[in-house]
Amino acid sequence: LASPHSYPSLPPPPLSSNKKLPVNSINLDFAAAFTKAHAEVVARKEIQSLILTSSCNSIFSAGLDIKEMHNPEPVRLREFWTAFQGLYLELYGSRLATIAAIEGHSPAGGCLIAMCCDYRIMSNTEKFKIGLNETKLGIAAPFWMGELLVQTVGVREAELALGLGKLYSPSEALKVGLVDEIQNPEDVKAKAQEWAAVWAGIPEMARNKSKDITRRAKINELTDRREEDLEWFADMVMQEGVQQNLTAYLESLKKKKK
Ligand code: CO8
Repeated sequence: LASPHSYPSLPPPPLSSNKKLPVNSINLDFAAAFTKAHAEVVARKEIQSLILTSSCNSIFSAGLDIKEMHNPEPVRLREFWTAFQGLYLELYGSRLATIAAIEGHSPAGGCLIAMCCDYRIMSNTEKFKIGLNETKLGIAAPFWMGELLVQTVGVREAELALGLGKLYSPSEALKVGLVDEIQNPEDVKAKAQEWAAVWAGIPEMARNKSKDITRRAKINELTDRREEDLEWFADMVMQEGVQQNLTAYLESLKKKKK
């Protein structure tokens, strides 16, 4: 936001392919486009805060596109993970004050995007869910995603949530501090704008040095361990048992519809 009185709205990041993303899932193309769009906003020095929201009805983001991990082509799999690591590093360390306006479901990678933001407002519609549900898919979150949950809700709550793959309702998420406030669906965007103006009013240098206190070490750690994390991810995904679990999970999503 340039000032508390003007709220320019940016279009969604253009995707290079025509592949439809009906649930705002994060595929290679999306991760790259998101990071590029963020960098373009960061470069506009007059902008101090950014609201992340979704144009999908009832879904903030369905997390990583499971199809990127299902029977993957190894080179693309690595590109995909590198792009997702990049998205996290840019957003978590953004010079902008970032506000998540979570108007729908936000599992796994969607929850990561929300946790990267400085402030989270979720719709109070109880059927919407947010959390890191990776174990339910038979996979584990990478260390940096798990640690971000620890940073956000504390060690014991994160231990339970990661192990059980817990998805929280908005009121549960508020209780453990996974989101900062919940609002009626029609008020989420307006509240996000109010908070974006508040954050934009804090002097940038002071805001960013403060952000560094809790985030810089985490960002440096993944930067140093990026290759190791990539190998960890590729090894896990290529396991036969993991592929079977992903097949079953994708089928369960399809069956749910019938
Ligand atoms: N990836 C790919 N396709 C998806 C995804 C996804 N994440 N989510 C939904 N879809 C597909 C569905 O299969 C369905 O496809 P089709 O139309 O062909 O049948 C279509 O999108 C619409 O989905 P729904 O009908 O389920 O839509 P609803 O509005 O009813 O529900 C939900 C929306 C709640 C988001 C629901 O789709 C859902 O629960 N999706 C799965 C979300 C999920 O579990 N994501 C986790 C992804 S893993 C991740 O992000 C992190 C992994 C990091 C660690 C990796 C280490 C190995």
